[in-house]
Amino acid sequence: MKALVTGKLLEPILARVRVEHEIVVNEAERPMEREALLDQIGDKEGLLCMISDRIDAELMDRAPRLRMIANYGVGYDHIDVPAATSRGIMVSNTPGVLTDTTADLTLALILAVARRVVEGDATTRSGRFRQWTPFHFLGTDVTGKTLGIIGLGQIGTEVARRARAFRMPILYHNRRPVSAELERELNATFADMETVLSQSDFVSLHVSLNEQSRGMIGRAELALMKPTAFLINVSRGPVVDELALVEALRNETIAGAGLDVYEREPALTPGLAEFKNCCLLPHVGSATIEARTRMGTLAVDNLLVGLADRIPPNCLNCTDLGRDKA
Ligand code: 8YV
Repeated sequence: MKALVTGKLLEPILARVRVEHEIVVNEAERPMEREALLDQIGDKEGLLCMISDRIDAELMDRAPRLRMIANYGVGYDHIDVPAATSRGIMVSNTPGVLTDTTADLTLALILAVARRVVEGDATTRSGRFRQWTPFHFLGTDVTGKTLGIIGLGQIGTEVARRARAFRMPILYHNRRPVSAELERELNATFADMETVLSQSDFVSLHVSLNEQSRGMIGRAELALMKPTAFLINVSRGPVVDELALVEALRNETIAGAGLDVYEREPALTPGLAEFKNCCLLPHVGSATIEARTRMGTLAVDNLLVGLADRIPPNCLNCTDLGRDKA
């Protein structure tokens, strides 16, 4: 069969697909252009795609043979899953394999903004570190501070586990509380959004992007945060109203932000890049060689199983398609 792979994967991982199928791979170090994607998809049965691709009804209509979309990543807000379901196309993602990696980066952002790591590095490199003084680069403690987690799912839970080493009490908000046992293990207390926002020293977002979470952190929510608190976002950019964030940073109603994702990625809202109290990363939550290897392997597992017309291990819509998730 024919499959399109929209970004580079390690060759041994791709080789597993080549054994059985004919594949076209985007070897460029940049996402596929929309037109190229639409041109290429026409005769393909399988698609292995990434966050930088928009996989919508228009694309699926160009691909009458398409039966399997394997996403390289856990978040799949760039894929119109109902459109796939209505066309009988299976969709999968890669949960679990990037959980630790993304949780690690969350801690890196918390530490970076609290201790002004990036600013300090820039100062030293540029020759502006001239002497030690008692007030030079004062930051804020992380140990013992309250960590607010919005979305205590797999990644949020791993962030909370790491925060235990910093003796941070956790306040969290979820659609439903987690088990009492997990709350005890994490030293986590369920609270409403207002309480999490107003009482935390760090507010970290770990929700998936959907119609409920889009714009979830806007002007009103930012206004609830302490002026000494930091916002951390490694989930999806559109969860935060970036204009409202720039305004809060400008008015110093929050202490700073650690971001890995942006509302109009890769563009930044004007003004955002000016703030020294922000650490702005280029969507690298899962960017380690180990995590990307695991993601590629799992995405290919899903693709191959789907192309064999069996149920992929991480199928997102097999139940809706009337296929058992056995
Ligand atoms: C990936 C991510 O790098 O998995 C996700 O949802 O946001 C990232 O960690 C990206 O999705 C790769 O396609």
